[in-house]
Amino acid sequence: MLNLGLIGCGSIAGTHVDNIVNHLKGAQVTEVFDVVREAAEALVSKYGLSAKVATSASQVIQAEDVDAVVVCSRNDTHFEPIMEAIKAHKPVFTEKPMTTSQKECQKIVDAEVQAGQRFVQVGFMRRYDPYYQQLKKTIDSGLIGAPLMGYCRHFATVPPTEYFTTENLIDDSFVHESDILHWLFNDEYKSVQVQFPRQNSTNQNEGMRDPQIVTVKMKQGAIVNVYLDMNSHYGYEIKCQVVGEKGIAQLPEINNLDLHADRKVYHEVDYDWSNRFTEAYQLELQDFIDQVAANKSPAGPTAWDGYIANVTVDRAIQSQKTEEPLTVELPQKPALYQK
Ligand code: ISE
Repeated sequence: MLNLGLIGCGSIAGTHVDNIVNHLKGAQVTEVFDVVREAAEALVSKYGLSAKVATSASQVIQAEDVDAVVVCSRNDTHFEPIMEAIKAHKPVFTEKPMTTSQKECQKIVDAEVQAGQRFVQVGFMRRYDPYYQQLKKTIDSGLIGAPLMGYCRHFATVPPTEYFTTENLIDDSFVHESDILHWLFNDEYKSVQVQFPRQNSTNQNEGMRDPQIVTVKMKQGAIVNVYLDMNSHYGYEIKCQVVGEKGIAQLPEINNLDLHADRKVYHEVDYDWSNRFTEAYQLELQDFIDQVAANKSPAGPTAWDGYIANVTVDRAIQSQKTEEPLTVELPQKPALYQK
């Protein structure tokens, strides 16, 4: 049984704990911490955990009854616990983004390279989604030929939070596409550009410009347009279409039932990501548990993947200022992360 220490007890932590308790095998939560103690106590109570409520993240990480750490705290508080877990030689699953700073990502990569071991898995759960897995397999099979261009839709019914900012469309939402696209296209990014089309007059978030279009250019020439809209009103929709030399592969248009009722034929659209990626959240954490139990290291999205996403996100946020394309430059991939 893998003993997990949880840092951050908000909504995504609830998703992971629910999965650990009710859907996954081989792990239990033994220590939890949140800066708001009541949030930690509420999580323990809601899921009937026998976990201890710690008084600090360090106490969780250093605890003898913690074999691995799960970081679900606010995005800009991931760095310290990740680094401490690595220093303690404890594997760590961190929610995306790995951190909100390129420099911090570099330090995490450097720490793993120095240790000569991977400890970090980043919560880019779309790689575990069965539909994205099929899309990747189809592209890799050569059925559609070399990928030439793509279109993605990342729409939210309403902004994820009432304080969601112009930058958050990139560092909290587009960050998923910044991970999945180089994985799907088997390529590296050449440049990224953010443009603001006509803005949505129904947007209530003053600090948030919405919608946004991100244009990603790959080194082998493919171009992908990512439409970000946090005020779709009709629902949460994730699309990904890849056009190749010989055909098109794309996520299915419909992932909910076809309904024939009230003299209509229709399908419902998800309200948010929790339903659309239910299986992906379970598969990513089960993989972390299984790999750590068997090999002491995770095999999912690595700290280097987290670094690529962060560099790309940083350049996209810089492009928001001018709407000009900016190059994405990465150092040589360390040997630790070669496939
Ligand atoms: C949220 O944090 C997630 O990770 C969801 O998967 C994403 O679709 C949403 O845009 C983010 O705000």
